Amino acid sequence: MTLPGRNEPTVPGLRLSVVVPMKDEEGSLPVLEREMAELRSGLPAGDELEVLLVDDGSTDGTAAAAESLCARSPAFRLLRHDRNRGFGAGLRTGVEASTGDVVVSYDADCAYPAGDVLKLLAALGRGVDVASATPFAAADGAGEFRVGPHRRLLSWGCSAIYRTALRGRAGGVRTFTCAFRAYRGELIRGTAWRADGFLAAAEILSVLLLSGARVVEVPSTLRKRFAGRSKMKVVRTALGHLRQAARLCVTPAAARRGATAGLA
Ligand SMILES: Nc1nc2c(ncn2[C@@H]2O[C@H](COP(=O)(O)OP(=O)(O)OP(=O)(O)O)[C@@H](O)[C@H]2O)c(=O)[nH]1
Ligand SMILES: [Mg+2]
Repeated sequence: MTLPGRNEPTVPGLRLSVVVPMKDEEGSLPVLEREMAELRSGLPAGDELEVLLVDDGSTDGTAAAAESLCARSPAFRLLRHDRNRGFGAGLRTGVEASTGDVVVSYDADCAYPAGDVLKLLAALGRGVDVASATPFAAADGAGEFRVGPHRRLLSWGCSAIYRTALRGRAGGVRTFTCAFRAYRGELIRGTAWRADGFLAAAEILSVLLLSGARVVEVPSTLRKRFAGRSKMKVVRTALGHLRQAARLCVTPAAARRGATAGLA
């Protein structure tokens, strides 16, 4: 399928870029390879898939494992930072290198089923700018947290903070901390964000909502990691969200400038 204009029907030949920021994810790469193969098999035959792996100064065997994955499968490309710069910086590097009509951001630990990218694409096809995954249950029961209660609390708390900070511009969006999203390619390539770390996912969504982008949420399942260790520092990240939300609340016009080019 090709990504339609905001109000046009879907037609064949979509170019899809999946951007995967990674730090010390050697153990996750075999899972990622399987998940991407499953996604590929669910895409229509005329669609193209590129997977941009961004190794952000990993100190384990991530780079070598990613190199051999790229050698096996031409759909994968490896980009590297020679030192660790953070999740948001890794996402920026991947987005800048992407060529897709649609750009999906996807966690290397496969926190969400990659097959749900198809649901995100279907939601974009209905004429929106961003389809964002949420583990919060929808009316039909879809969407699930298969992680500890502290993660649910963090998601819920951040949602409340950002919804307040955006003062009515959040629409029905309930999840700001989940990075698993599909964006119109031109939109995300034209969007600037400040955060280099984990705050980037919430900042990007906030900036786009403040700028009038159309965002829909798509229920998905948040799973425990299959391998490796979490890199997120919960307290530091929660405090960072508070500061970021306060800034967005006080200076929304400055935040909106971040998406000017993308929505033009
Ligand atoms: N580029 C970059 N990516 C990172 C960094 N730290 C983590 N990541 C990636 O960001 C994604 C999310 O990180 P996680 O460690 O899974 O954080 P989390 O999802 O909050 O924690 P879990 O409960 O372990 O899933 C994964 O793909 C990581 O590899 C970093 O410093 N730089
Ligand atoms: Mg994770």
